[in-house]
Parts: sequence; structure tokens; C-alpha cells
Amino acid sequence: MWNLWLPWLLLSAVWMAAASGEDGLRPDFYGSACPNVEAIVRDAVRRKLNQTVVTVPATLRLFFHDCFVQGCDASVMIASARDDAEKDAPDNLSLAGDGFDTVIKAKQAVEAQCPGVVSCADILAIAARDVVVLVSPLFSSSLLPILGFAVVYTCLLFKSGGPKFTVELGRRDGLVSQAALVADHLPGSDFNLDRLVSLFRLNNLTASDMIALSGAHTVGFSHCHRFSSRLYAFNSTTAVDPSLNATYAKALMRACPRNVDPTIAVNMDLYTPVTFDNVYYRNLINGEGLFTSDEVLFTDIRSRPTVEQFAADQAAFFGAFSSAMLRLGRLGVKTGSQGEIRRDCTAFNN
Ligand code: HEM
Ligand SMILES: *[C@@H]1O[C@H](CO)[C@@H](O)[C@H](O)[C@H]1NC(C)=O
Ligand SMILES: *[C@@H]1O[C@H](CO)[C@@H](O)[C@H](O)[C@H]1NC(C)=O
Ligand SMILES: *[C@@H]1O[C@H](CO)[C@@H](O)[C@H](O)[C@H]1NC(C)=O
Ligand SMILES: *[C@@H]1O[C@H](CO)[C@@H](O)[C@H](O)[C@H]1NC(C)=O
Ligand SMILES: CC(=O)N[C@H]1CO[C@H](CO)[C@@H](O)[C@@H]1O
Repeated sequence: MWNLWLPWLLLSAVWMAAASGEDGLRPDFYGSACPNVEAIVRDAVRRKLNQTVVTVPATLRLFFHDCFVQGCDASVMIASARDDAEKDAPDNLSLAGDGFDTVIKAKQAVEAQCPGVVSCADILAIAARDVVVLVSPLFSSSLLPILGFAVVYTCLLFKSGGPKFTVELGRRDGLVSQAALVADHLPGSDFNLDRLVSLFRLNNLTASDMIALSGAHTVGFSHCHRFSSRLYAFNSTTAVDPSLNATYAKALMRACPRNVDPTIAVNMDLYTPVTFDNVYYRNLINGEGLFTSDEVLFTDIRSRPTVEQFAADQAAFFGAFSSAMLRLGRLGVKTGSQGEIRRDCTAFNN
């Protein structure tokens, strides 16, 4: 694998070197104030990952939700006594607690060595990169396979994680976190291509960035209600979404019967749910994308060529994912004297 995506790494490194400085972010921002910050965060992430593999999807999704609402400023981390902060919005209620816990633990480790200098927003950005790099089926066994499909363990065991990429730093933590600001800023699982493309474009991300970032659904879970209309209520004459693979639809109905316990969740990548790979795109080609917003990337002929490319070429996916994460990480950032460096990621300093 490494030899395959090495050229992409080099390419994106060159591109990043040329691009950094924009927004005031740069990879060596803490070079003198906290030179070991990346190693400290990586160790904390590794320890958390050793406790639960849910750390991976939870942290990655937390970063996405943070950046799309008010920018990458850790506003999603704020806990409000009145339950009206960003994380209390309906869209955020399904954010798994392990993502929050990862950032809190990493922040504690960083504060012990470099008090008061590293923002929670940067720690979340580093942790979101690290979970992609560190994810390994070795951390998982009990989770496979949720839907009862056979998985070739021996093959998985020797596979490493996802792409390694450089993270730009220098973000400051935001001073605003409101549940009311979340609505309309996050995509819905029922979105069609036009809605996906226009929401990502508002966030300075291209259609191909959007397709690459959707590949994050190669890990993690979804609750049944996010896709149950595809199984039971597609339209007034047809119950099952015709773009769903029939075998997959039956398996999903077994896992998610009508009126299922709302806490039940299924793997989003049927075959390799704890490996960061391009199987997500192969699933789309087979009609095995879980959400309307996933499957539409294949059924819409405008995005299909990119799906086919990523399905055939994991290096291409890794390269596109890395550069899209870089651009995601630049959204609405506060730098210089804006915002603050939070002491406790879940509370404003004052
Ligand atoms: C393209 C539009 C997207 C839509 C419509 C979407 C929607 C969703 C939904 C509905 C869930 C399931 C939540 C639940 O029921 O628990 C989910 C999970 C997830 N999403 Fe997305 N998402 C999108 C893009 C992204 C992006 C850009 C990322 C990160 C780069 C991402 C990362 C994840 C991860 C890792 C999970 C699993 C969470 C877990 O297991 O805790 N998603 N997404
Ligand atoms: C997690 O840590 C424990 C104790 O240090 C160790 O025995 C175990 O092998 C680790 N598990 C993984 C999956 O790394
Ligand atoms: C429901 O969807 C099916 C399959 O796409 C289609 O043939 C049918 O015309 C749709 N019915 C209505 C009422 O839209
Ligand atoms: C449905 O999924 C099975 C198993 O992956 C696959 O062999 C088959 O080709 C898929 N059917 C369609 C229509 O894509
Ligand atoms: C998108 O880019 C424009 C131009 O650089 C910038 O003004 C705007 O703030 C960016 N949007 C976000 C959400 O970062
Ligand atoms: C209803 C619900 O799931 N609430 C959760 C919202 O997110 C926080 C932080 O992870 C959880 O503690 C809540 O249980």
C-alpha cells in the first residue's frame, strides 16, 4: 500500500507547502511553544483507541461537524448547562461521546507539558488526522460483523491505516457555541447531489472534495432512523428504494425492523467497517451505500466517474481525502488575537 500512495503524499506535501501561510495556519505553528504537541496528541489518541475503536469514527465526525458550524474552532466541544450549545442540536445528539473524550484527554496531556498554548481546535484537527492513520482492525474484533457478513480477517489484520497527511495549526478556540446555529449547516442523509454540492461549495469545498470526504463513511455506524425510509417508505407506491441492492436491503431490514430500538446502529461500510480504505466506493457501485446521500454519488451520472475512480484506485482516494481534509480544516478559522486558547475544551475561559 505504502508504495502506492507515496507519490500522492509527496504531491500533497508540495502543494501544502505552497499553500500554507494562507489563513495564518502552518504545520509548525507550535515549533517553539510546544514542539512535541503532535507526539503528545498521538499518544493520547492511541491510548483512547486501545479502549475502543469507536474513537475513530467519533473523532472524525466531530471534526467535520465542528468545521461546518462556525468554522474549525472547537465550538462543538462546549458543554452548556442549559443544553443549548452546538452539541445539543438535534444533528449533534448522535455524536458519539468518545470523540469528545479523545479531545479532552489529549488536551489534558498537552496542558501537562505546554500549559495554555495549544487550542482545542488544533487538538481536534490533529486527533482527526491521527485516528485515520492509526485505525486498524486489530483494535476491533468484537465489532465484526454487525450484519452477519463474513469478513476475511487474515487479509485485514495486515492492512495498515488510512492516509497520513500534514495538519496545519494555529487555530484559536471560538467564543460562540449555539445549538440554533447548527440547523442548515450540516448535510442530511436524504440529500441529493445538488444539495450536497451546494452545501459543500458554501464551505469552499468542491464536488470532488465532497465525494472524497464522504469516504469517511468507510468507518463508523449509523442509527436505523437515518435510512429507514429507504427500506419502508421510499415513496407512496414503492416501499424499498430501488437504488438499494436487494440483498443488502433485506439484511438492513433484519437489522432495523420497523419501530426498532432507536439506539440500534449498523456499520456504514458493510465489509471493512474498521479499515480506512476505498471499499466504501465499491459498495456504492454494488448498491450498498447506506444513505441516500451516499448512494446518489454513484446513481447520479455527474459524480459516478469520481466514485469509479476512487473505487478502482485507493491511492487516488487517499490523495483526494488528504487535500480535502486540509481544506476542511481551514474553514472559518480564528487566528492571531481572535478567540482564545481554552483551558478546558468544554468551557469558555470566562
Ligand atoms: C456528505 C454528506 C454527509 C452526510 C449526509 C452525513 C451524514 C451522516 C449521518 C446521518 C451519520 C450517522 C449518524 C448516526 O446516526 O449516528 C453519519 C456518520 C458519520 N459520518 Fe457523516 N455525513 C456526511 C459527510 C461526512 C464527512 C465529510 C465526514 C468526515 C470527514 C463524515 C464522517 C462520519 C463518520 C466518521 C460517521 C460515523 C460516526 C460514528 O460512528 O460515531 N461524514 N454521517
Ligand atoms: C491495550 O493495552 C493493553 C494494556 O497495556 C495491552 O495489553 C493491549 O494489548 C492493548 N490492546 C491493543 C489492541 O493494542
Ligand atoms: C416511486 O418510485 C418508483 C421507483 O423509482 C417509481 O417507478 C414510481 O413512479 C414512484 N412513484 C411515485 C408516486 O412517485
Ligand atoms: C448486490 O450485492 C451483491 C453482493 O455484494 C453483488 O454480488 C451484486 O452484484 C449486487 N447487485 C447489484 C445489482 O449491484
Ligand atoms: C471561503 O473562502 C472565502 C474567500 O477566501 C472566504 O471569504 C470565506 O470566509 C470562506 N468560507 C469559509 C466558510 O471559510
Ligand atoms: C440524547 C443524546 O444522545 N445525547 C448525547 C449528546 O452528546 C453528548 C456528548 O457526547 C452525550 O453525553 C449525550 O448523551
